[in-house]
Amino acid sequence: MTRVLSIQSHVVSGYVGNRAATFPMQYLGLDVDVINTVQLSNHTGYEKIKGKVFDADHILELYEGLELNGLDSYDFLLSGYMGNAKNIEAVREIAKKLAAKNDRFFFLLDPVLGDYGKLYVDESLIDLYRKQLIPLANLVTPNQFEAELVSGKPIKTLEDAKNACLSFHDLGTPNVIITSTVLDGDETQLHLIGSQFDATSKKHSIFSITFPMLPGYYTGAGDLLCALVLSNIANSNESSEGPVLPFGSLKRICEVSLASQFHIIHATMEHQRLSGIPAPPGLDQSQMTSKLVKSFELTLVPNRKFLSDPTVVYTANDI
Ligand code: PXL
Repeated sequence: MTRVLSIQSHVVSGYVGNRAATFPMQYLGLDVDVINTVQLSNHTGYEKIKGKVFDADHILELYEGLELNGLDSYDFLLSGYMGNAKNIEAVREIAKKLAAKNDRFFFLLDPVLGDYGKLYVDESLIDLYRKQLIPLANLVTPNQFEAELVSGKPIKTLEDAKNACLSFHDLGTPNVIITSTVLDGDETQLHLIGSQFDATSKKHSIFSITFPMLPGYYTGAGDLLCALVLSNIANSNESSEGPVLPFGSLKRICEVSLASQFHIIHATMEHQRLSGIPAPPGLDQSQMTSKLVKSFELTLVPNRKFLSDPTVVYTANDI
């Protein structure tokens, strides 16, 4: 059975971080162990938040406990919201140790920095991701804003998106997914851009998947997509002896993962509509009451059937 260590945030109510990732990975058959970087009552989009942010020593202490009992063998590491520099250093240490124990180890790094032009963390973390984590990662999954921050350039056109992917490869990662980006100012649709670079043969495969923009603020949708991508990579590889994510295989992984994510967001919207809370486009933050924020929580459990073998509607094109 594939073993995953997922290091992300935990919320008591709602579905972001580990709460958006653990159930989908388990549903798709993976054995998931969890370290929480924070334990909060709810995600930070709500008016009020209670709880604790854990420090790096706590994360390393838990990992030490795993080591002392010989429980530290994993096929995948999934890392999400870190929040501070020390946590990045802790994840780097853990990733290096895990890679040294397993030559097929795979590190999926979600470089959580912010979204919609707003940083969630201190600016100094951008360079730490560049220098400390991206070079160790097998796959990095920035959103548009994060890809712009790491590459240092705005993404406005397909060419800009391609160049942003190249700058991630230059930092040392063979696989990149820009999970969603607006192109040419057209906000009716979004594009996922996937890119694979084989440093030995210098082969490069890059593709896009275009899909409609669904109105609303589905916090945790990115965390869900990462969990789906990881699960689909794991499940497409069970008996192969080659690389964990062979060159050329990212396209299908992205089509299937995006399809599951899209169906879940769509079903969440439908649930809002049936409860009399339709998703109003272009809301400003002051209109986001707790009831409205809650209505955007992903309806993962009732719609779990979409996690596995979804109907693929939006397909990849080489670019
Ligand atoms: O989905 C990103 C995320 C993760 N963890 C926490 C959050 C958010 C986004 O708001 O608040 C605690």
